[in-house]
Amino acid sequence: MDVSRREFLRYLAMSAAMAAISGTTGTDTALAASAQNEGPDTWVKGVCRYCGTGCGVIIGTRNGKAVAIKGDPANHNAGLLCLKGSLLLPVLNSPDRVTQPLLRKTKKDQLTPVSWDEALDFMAKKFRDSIDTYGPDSVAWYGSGQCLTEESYLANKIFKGGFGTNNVDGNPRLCMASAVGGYLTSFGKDEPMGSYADIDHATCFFIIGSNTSEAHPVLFRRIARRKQADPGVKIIVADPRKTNTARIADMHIAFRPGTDLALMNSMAWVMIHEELDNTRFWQKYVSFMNTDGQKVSFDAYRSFLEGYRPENVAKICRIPEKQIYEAAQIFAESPATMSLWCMGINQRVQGVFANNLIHNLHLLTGQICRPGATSFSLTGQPNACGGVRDAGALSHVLPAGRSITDPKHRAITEKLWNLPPGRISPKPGHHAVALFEAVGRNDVRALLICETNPAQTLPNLVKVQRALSFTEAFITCIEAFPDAITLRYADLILPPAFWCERDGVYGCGERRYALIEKAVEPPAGCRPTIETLIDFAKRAGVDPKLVDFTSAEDIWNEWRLFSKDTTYDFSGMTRERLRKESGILWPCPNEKHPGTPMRYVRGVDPVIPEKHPNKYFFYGKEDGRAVIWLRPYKGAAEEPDASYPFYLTSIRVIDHWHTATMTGKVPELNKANPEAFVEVNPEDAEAAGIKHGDIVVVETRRDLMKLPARVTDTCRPGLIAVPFFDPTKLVNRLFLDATDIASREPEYKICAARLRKP
Ligand SMILES: Nc1nc2c(c(=O)[nH]1)N[C@H]1C(S)=C(S)[C@@H](COP(=O)(O)OP(=O)(O)OC[C@H]3O[C@@H](n4cnc5c(=O)[nH]c(N)nc54)[C@H](O)[C@@H]3O)O[C@H]1N2
Ligand SMILES: Nc1nc2c(c(=O)[nH]1)N[C@H]1C(S)=C(S)[C@@H](COP(=O)(O)OP(=O)(O)OC[C@H]3O[C@@H](n4cnc5c(=O)[nH]c(N)nc54)[C@H](O)[C@@H]3O)O[C@H]1N2
Ligand code: SF4
Ligand SMILES: [Mo]
Repeated sequence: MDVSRREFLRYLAMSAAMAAISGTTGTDTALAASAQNEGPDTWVKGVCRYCGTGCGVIIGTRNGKAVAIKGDPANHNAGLLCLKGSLLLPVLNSPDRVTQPLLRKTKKDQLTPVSWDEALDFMAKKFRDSIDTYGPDSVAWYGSGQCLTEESYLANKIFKGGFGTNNVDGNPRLCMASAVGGYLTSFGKDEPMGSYADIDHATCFFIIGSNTSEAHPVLFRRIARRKQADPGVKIIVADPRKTNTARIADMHIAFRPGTDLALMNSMAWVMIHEELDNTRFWQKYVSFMNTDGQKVSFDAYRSFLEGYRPENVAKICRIPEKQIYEAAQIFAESPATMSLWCMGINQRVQGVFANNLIHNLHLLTGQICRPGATSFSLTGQPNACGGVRDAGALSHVLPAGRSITDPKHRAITEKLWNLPPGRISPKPGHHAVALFEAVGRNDVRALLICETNPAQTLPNLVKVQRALSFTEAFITCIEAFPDAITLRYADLILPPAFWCERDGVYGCGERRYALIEKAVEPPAGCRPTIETLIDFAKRAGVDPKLVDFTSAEDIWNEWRLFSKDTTYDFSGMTRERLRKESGILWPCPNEKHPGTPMRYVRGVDPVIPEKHPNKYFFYGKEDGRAVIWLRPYKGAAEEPDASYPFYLTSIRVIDHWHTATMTGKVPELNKANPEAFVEVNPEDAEAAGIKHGDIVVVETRRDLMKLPARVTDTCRPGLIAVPFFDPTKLVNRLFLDATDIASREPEYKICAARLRKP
């Protein structure tokens, strides 16, 4: 293929960007680092502790201590790790851990060390008394997409089946809930149909609201390699910020925050008007629905899109009209288009709608269910998919895609869990934001928080901090590191075994389940969380038969068999197989099954009968058709105005993991971004007389904060951005807690702010 000079220059820039940005290391680097120590004598397989990419790792130990880490060449990451992953050992080996239970019996007391026995007895009595006096809905679990599958599954069973409350929620509500809502409404089943292998076949990447280069570095590297290998591959990045991801793009659409719903409807308008849609595909496999869930005709869809003509939408989005035409054309005409998105889409009051609109583009053009053609939601946390979405550890669902409000689903779950009929409450529990409101009102009186740090990461922290400071609720945190802000509000702190100090499964963003084997012993005093949960449940009066497990493997086997005869079926993934293989993609209905790279395709997806008449079958929907939704653009919950003229968004940086309790301990990671900052566009900086490094005041309707200004062209003019990792700058005090009405995911990505010199 002829490579023009312009493209050639772009390659050079891209290679430099890749090296500088993605910071991925191969096996050799990690090994070289370890060779300075004594070499390992044992290698144990696992999964990286951090992001939803779910890179396979191999951990080398010697004399019971982890001394080396490298990427697993047999897993999807082909031996690569990013810097965070390759610097996990300093976190694992850090002496800075919680190592004994700490209890305060009343809110006036100080936390003091107690034995595990005393801690668990006291906690169990608090939960039991609360349930006996105020009913089961006075207790709750607030979990995490970083817990092991066995932990999330067990906690879900104890709270929903044992205590009889659906107050089971967690940080995936802040993260993936809108993606779940999108897959469910568009396809009837949660989780992506494709897999990471699609990256190697895609000829167009439509990356919207994802800074893949910093948040999913190893996947970004795979995308960049794909582009380097084939100059015909096009990358379109739609993001109000010129991120490092956008810097390798062929086209960067820097729309005004929140207007991407208008953009995508407008792209659909172009596709239809330029006859770029795939009529044969949509006539057979798609139905059209309005927002009331009524089926409508294609013509109704077409006239709905008349409201999104490019000349008008260009003004709404404040982008060149030409970009809309070009993006639609490339998306539709490319042999295989893969969309990738993350929090820029999900963390919005229109999050589910925005997800639907991405799926629409794929369904309209037939860019779906072929190698490289897929609509792929990037997952944030390492086990949000496997542990929380699939195992149903959210307040409105049950394991394997079943629903709390469906009597049949409750009955099946009760049968599988050997519960008396009617044991599972028909009432959905509190979602994350509502849960902490209930804590503030003392409606929830005993709360168990595990592997998440909500006092830094919930939105509208002013309100959350008030709730946690004045509540009468007994708050227990299972937390590995003493610097987590949430511990300031804890009445009981329990020390867990961390990462590869216990065994269990992580399910990453591509439906891949992989085992983390135990590599080292936890520090004295720290216990695997499943032991803690089982022990606590028994003491709190839960029927011991419900928690009759002696190992994580026992729990895995129960859940594995539970999945049989559902569309999640992974009953073929025995522990034995997981020990040998580096992850398997479900469905995987028997021990010989290799796993499923693409769902909804006859002959590939084992859920579809062999003799099914159609090539594609969207079995999540009764009529087998996926849905194109008529979803209007409405704007953010809080748009800028004369008093608060800026858009404020919140972002991640490559070197830190969320609240930095782990990455903050690694000097190599911490030094790039030791503290929070605010990104300001040079135009805006000049207008306000702000220079790079100046301390400025960022103010919203909720709070104000002083931060050093980082003057760069990353944000479009009128937009400012802050990261949320810095525990000394709780920027979530600035953000509002408006949520999507369907997913209840908060709008962390947009609010109104003003910026000034102090
Ligand atoms: N280094 C690192 N990696 C991580 C994490 C981490 O903490 N650190 N966390 C993991 C987790 S849990 C998650 S959820 C993911 C998040 O991964 P990402 O979603 O990729 O990361 P963010 O930086 O939160 O936000 C992505 C982009 O959304 C854009 N955005 C802002 N407003 C809008 C809008 O209106 N529309 C659109 N389309 N985009 C908008 C922002 O400009 C930003 O570039 O990262 C995972 N990976
Ligand atoms: N402003 C803003 N806020 C956001 C977001 C945003 O984009 N903008 N994103 C939201 C999203 S997508 C997410 S996922 C959340 C993440 O928010 P959190 O989950 O609250 O943040 P983490 O720092 O990942 O918290 C994990 C906690 O678990 C502890 N830990 C580590 N290992 C273990 C272990 O083995 N066992 C136990 N028990 N504890 C352990 C860590 O020390 C840490 O305190 O933040 C949300 N908040
Ligand atoms: S890309 Fe994510 S999973 Fe892979 S090594 Fe980096 S942090 Fe870990
Ligand atoms: Mo997340």
